[in-house]
Amino acid sequence: MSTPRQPTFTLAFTDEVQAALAAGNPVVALESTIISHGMPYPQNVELATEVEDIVRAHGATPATIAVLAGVCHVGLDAAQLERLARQPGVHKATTRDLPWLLATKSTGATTVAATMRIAALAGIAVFATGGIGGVHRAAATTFDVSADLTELANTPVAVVSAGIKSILDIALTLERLETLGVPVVVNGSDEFPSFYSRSSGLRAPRRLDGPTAIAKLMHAAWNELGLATGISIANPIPATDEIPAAEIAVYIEEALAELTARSISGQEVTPFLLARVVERTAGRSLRANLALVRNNAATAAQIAVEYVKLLK
Ligand code: PSU
Ligand code: MN
Repeated sequence: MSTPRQPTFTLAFTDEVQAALAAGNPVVALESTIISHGMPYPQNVELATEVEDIVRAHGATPATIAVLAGVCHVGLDAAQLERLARQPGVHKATTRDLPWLLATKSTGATTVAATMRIAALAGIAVFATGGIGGVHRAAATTFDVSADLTELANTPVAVVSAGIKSILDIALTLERLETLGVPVVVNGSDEFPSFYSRSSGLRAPRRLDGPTAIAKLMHAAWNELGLATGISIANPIPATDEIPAAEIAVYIEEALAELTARSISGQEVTPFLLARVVERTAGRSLRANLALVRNNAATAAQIAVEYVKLLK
């Protein structure tokens, strides 16, 4: 039997990230599945680069996370980002894939779950993404529930997303997060957002207004109560960029029907649905996606700045 113990493998940091962490300065983790499996080239690499600059412009250091040739990287340089964005056959890696990537020296783009785990090992408290995974609509028969929820239950990182895409069952995802004891807060709205849209028809489990209030909740969770869970921060897409939920719903239904017809399952489900919706909306959803990721990066950086102040 193997005994779990303190990790002994090496994380590869960029100089920028290493210096920020050593000084106790704010750092924001960024995922890489959104680059390799969530968006087409070249928008994916342009966005990844732009998002890093947005984090810097708001006073924090960006750390894009991926596994390259079996090494967990915390911060990527321009050439590494470019390769991840265009190289075919990059593995989509959730937490359970990390041991295989390390053992076989393979390259993987990390999902929210795997990015959270590596961020926690690196000592990063805040993470910005587009949308998190959740309970799939057919979960009653497929059991398809994203490992992002498992990780949120077990890993103390605050994940800033634009909520959950309605390719998933949003109500069941919120139920699951409640069961797992994960604090869920919506930034500045009484309604839980559904990625492309500010609305979902579901109430925000809790509402907080702005980065200072959110940083206080993180401090209360981890430093006062000693909780070990992640925190889900839903940041609604800006009103000027949103697509009404009813408009997107048609394309999502089509994509879900095709999924069943083609018997797509497992790790392929989410990338397939994401790609189909982009195709069907002729790029409009991609523009909304870019806008909300930029917005989340800015908010996450502001939260990281406020959180660091509470630790001093
Ligand atoms: N949802 C989105 N965009 C994404 C993803 C989810 O709106 O890019 C990606 C994230 O990396 C997330 C992963 O962690 O998909 C979830 O995949 P799965 O459902 O297979 O757990
Ligand atoms: Mn799944």
